Amino acid sequence: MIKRIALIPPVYPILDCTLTSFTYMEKIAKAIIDGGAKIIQLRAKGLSSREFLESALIIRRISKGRGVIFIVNDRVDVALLADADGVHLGQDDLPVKEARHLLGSSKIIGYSTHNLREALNAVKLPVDYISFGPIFHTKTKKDAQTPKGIRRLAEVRKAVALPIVAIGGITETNMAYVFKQEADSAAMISEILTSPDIAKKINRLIAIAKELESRLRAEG
Ligand code: TZP
Ligand code: MG
Repeated sequence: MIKRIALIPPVYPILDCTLTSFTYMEKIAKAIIDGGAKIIQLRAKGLSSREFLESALIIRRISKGRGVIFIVNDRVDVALLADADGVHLGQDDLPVKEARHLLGSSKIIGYSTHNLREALNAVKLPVDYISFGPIFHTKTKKDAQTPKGIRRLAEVRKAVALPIVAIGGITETNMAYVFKQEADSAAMISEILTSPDIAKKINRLIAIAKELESRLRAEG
């Protein structure tokens, strides 16, 4: 179903507004993009609709023309108004079919899954990628399910051909485990947003992901 991109970039930063203030949002988004990120998601659980849209418009402006895919979490209306490249929907958000109807065929739809059943169901829906997690323990999502571990990620990988974005507790040091199970991408919030130098952190994460990719390819 991926139309606009061949692959989800391996490092998938999520700008979560609960870990930053509205004032710093633009600066952080710039650092993420300057660091070389090729995808960015705006996740704005605590913001008002107005602030959410304002933030989305800022990220759209700074990501435009830089080859960066911009994904809005939860809100199809905000994604459309900000001309984002797509949305990321959870199991309780607007149903994927209805979201696809509003977004048209050119936008990307990502869909959260937490078990094999949800992942298999996603295959029948008009989604472009799934996320799977939480893989490891996370403090960022308060209502996160218990960690699934990489064994379950492997199970989903075997069953589903859609691009898989692993999420939850992923760091520079444990990232290798999810790529080893052939996740296409690793989404990270706290690992990136709590870093003292966000651009440098992104740069390093991308370098590590590239190295892992070529090592895993060489190992066959
Ligand atoms: N969905 C599953 S875990 C999670 C989300 C949004 C939070 C991931 O945050 P972190 O800080 O990378 O563990
Ligand atoms: Mg959601």
